[in-house]
Amino acid sequence: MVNIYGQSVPETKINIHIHSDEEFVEEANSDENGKWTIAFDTTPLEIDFHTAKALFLVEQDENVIKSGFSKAVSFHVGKVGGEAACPEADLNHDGRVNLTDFSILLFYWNTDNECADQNQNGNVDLVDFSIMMYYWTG
Ligand SMILES: [Ca+2]
Ligand SMILES: [Ca+2]
Repeated sequence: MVNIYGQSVPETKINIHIHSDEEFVEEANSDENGKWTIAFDTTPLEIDFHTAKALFLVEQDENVIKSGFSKAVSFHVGKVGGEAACPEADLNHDGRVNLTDFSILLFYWNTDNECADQNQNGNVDLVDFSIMMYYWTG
């Protein structure tokens, strides 16, 4: 299983399209802060980086307004229930996610460093970077 999550307008319905050899569509609802998350069964997917994009549906009276696909949705692919060594991309545990953490991530790029490997797939790469962007505080 992987967790995929992102941010959208608050309290709305999200359709998440996961691209692989075939397309999977999952539904989620965003909370009052606009955050949404789904747990997606990756059994049919190869172990790889898969793209996912989300669109949101706003129901207004009888009408359903669909957003276009977000081009830059923040999402995170990781193991459900995995114990992250450095949760939420704070690699030096100072309560902030900023350039210091980014430089640590770069230092461990393409390694299996447990701390920098945010989605715990055994490699530090672009996915981990996108997770860091998700938690970026500056
Ligand atoms: Ca930090
Ligand atoms: Ca990784």
